[in-house]
Amino acid sequence: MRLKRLVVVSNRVTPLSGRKAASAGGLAVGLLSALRESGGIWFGWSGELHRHASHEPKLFRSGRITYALIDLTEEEFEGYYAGLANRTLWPLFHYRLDLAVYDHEWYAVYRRVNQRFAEALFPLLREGDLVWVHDYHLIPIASELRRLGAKVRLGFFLHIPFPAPEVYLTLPWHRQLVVDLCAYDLVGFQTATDLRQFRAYIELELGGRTDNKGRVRVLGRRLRAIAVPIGIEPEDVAQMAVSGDARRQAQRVAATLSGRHLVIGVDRLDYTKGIPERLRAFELLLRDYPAHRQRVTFMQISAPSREDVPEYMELRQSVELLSGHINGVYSEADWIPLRYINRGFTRRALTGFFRLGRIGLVTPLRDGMNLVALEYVAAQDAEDPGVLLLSRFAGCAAYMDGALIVNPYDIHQVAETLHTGLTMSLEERVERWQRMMAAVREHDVRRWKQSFLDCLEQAGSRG
Ligand code: ADQ
Repeated sequence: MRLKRLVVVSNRVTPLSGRKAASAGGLAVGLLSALRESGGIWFGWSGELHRHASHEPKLFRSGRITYALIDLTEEEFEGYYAGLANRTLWPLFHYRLDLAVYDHEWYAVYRRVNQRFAEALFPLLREGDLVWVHDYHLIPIASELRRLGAKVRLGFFLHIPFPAPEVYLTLPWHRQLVVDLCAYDLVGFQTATDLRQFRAYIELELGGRTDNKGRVRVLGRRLRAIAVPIGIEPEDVAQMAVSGDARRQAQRVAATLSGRHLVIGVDRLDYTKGIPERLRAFELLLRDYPAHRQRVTFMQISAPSREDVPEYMELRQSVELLSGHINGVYSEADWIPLRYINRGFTRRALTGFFRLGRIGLVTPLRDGMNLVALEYVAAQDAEDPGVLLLSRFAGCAAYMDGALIVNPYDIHQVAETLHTGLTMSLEERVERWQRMMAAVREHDVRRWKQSFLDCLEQAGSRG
């Protein structure tokens, strides 16, 4: 059977070449391989600002893929991206009502940008295309495309959690955005919990009907809603972790540890990742389990993220303050307990650090899936693997039963579990790691991509 042409739509488009392309993660690699197989278009924001709003995307071709890129104006960037996406939907969908800002002007700009994107995309579409839209920046694209007369199959995947109705209902535009989601033929979520919250909203607020096969009937529409967890390419990560580059990077760190255990944390510097709580849990470990003093080093790598958003500036300050405090209190002349590094590393270097880490400390307060946890597992040495300490609020906790699962808000529990992990026998580490690795393989990025696209092909045709 001839493969249908795929059209991927996302806020940011993976660059064609250069340093950033080389460090592209599993998601970008997975989507690129799907586009290469079927041929297609990758449509989205160019990452650049321009004085005038254009309806004509810039087109680049590379092999079987056409990249179609749109610039934003300064005003659009502020309202659509820095505003509604980053300061409204992101905190709200991560249960941070205290940080969510509801600004009607931002919302108007968000809708205008989605409308303009749809108008620029529509002429590029052909009958029979499969259109796959990614994430909360672009929820209204399907409604806008339908308004223009698009008859192609439209699918949407939400990379972040979908909140419980009681939280979601605080959004002034809650109804409109779910109506927008219902304009797709298929809506995909990371976990069964996210799917359940969405179904609850449909039934309780819109009087719609849903069933366990993923069928949704609401407002005269029929669509499918499924849970399909994103994954990584575990074999690629495993290979990367033993590459010369990864080994060199890891050796440089190992040489400074003097045989101490390494606890490793890697995240974007984001308030959803639970970094201050994690640091306080580490401090409790040092306070309450003095045997670990001098015997463990915690390396927290936090890549700068959304630096012009005030909540992120505040987070940075509080993490800096806390790490200074912990090192001030517990350091010895020949030992610094915490290495806090505020920059990104290449994927290769990270896999080397993961492999070196006796504990992978992944404690988000709320996270769609969390690829770092999966990468940590895939990078381990099968003969002498480390222990994953994982928040129950990361999407992947649903199937990672080999991890030590914790409540990241309970820093006493996290400290105690750190002690458990640091003293775990080799036998138990191996047994737990084997279970986790099997689960990471089973939920890899290929399966995610294939399950979603198979389902989209089968979802009600409008052609
Ligand atoms: P993120 O919130 O960015 O993703 P995550 O899933 O962990 O979180 O992915 C981050 C990626 O960036 C990983 O591949 C990681 O290796 C890399 N990375 C993180 N910190 C880094 C650093 N300091 N230096 C270099 N690279 C770093 C969103 C959702 C997640 C969901 C993904 C995919 O918030 O819940 O899992 O999308 O759907």
